Amino acid sequence: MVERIEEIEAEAKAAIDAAGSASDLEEARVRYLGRKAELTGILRGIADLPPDQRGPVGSTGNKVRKALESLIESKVDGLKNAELEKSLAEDRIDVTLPGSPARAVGHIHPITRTRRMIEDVMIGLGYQVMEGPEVEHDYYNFTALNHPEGHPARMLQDTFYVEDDEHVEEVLLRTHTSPMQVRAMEVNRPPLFMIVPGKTYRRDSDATHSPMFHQVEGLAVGEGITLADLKGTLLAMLREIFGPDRQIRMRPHFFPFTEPSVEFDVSCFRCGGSGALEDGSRCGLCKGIGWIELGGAGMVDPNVFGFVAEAGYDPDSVTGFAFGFGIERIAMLRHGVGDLRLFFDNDVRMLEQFS
Ligand code: FA5
Repeated sequence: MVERIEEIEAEAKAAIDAAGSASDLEEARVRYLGRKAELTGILRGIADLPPDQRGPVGSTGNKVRKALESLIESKVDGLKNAELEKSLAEDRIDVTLPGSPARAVGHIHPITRTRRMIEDVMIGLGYQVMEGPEVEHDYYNFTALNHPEGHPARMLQDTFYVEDDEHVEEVLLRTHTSPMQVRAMEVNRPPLFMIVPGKTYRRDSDATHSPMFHQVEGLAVGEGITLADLKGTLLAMLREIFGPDRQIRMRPHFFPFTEPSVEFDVSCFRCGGSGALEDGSRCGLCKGIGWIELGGAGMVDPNVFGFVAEAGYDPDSVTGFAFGFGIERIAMLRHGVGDLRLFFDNDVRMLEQFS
């Protein structure tokens, strides 16, 4: 019987050694140590053996069972580690590989591209580019731009206010880039030539208006600056953007912070300003008018200089002009996009057309 136990031990060790996976090992465990295993049966039947065999069979059988159990235990750990390493190696993800299918590298958003083009043109004309806060104080957005409390012009712009219990209607999302006129003059003595591109916010939403949009502000202040300089500057800028044959016109308008105020239009680059296409049909871009409206402008109101008098802006010695227009409008016109909201839907099929 003891010899048989030793044979079982040899067989079991060979099977354990040969087990290549956790399930092979479990099979060997059941076969040699399970309830129906031969060794288990021998140990269970010790009481039925002749008394002189009970001692040797019992001690050899228990010794072999313990040896096999510990062999299996150590083999289990080894197999688990090997299996883990194998699956880690097989499932490794190379995060540096391109996606499937590989996509082209991204490109600059058409609004950013248009903004940079405007900046380049204005830097070429000697202007510096400044940035200002999008969350703005009521003082800069309205008061210092000559909109006193209760001024009806405050109602013209539907404003997003940022409120808490203490600061009702004091802090807002800027409705235009014009607040930077005052901020820039506060910290720069004249002469000053600057543009401010940036995000602006109004409660607006349709095909040509969105709640978040971009404007470019322009400000030129110095001695002897006139409305003719404004017109020449706008003409130079718009010819760079829309082509050398463009004309501009200014129409009387009202803004509280410029006097006189104008709106400016550029001659239509599709029909050349005639309002009609070559086949005689009405030009759809300018709707047959020959002119495309772009933005607002005017001579800086002396009252605005009054808010920055300490920085050297004396309306008796300096004059200036300011202008502001929407970047989306320029991008829509240049790229023939009919709905401004398409720029912000972030559908790459639309955006990658402008790479
Ligand atoms: C202004 O915002 C003035 N600050 C412009 C100005 C600057 C006048 C300096 C005088 C001196 P207005 O509200 O007209 O003006 O807006 C200017 C341009 O911003 C518009 O012509 C339009 O192109 C664009 N715009 C206005 N609201 C939206 C909107 N919700 N979505 C997209 N573009 C808009």
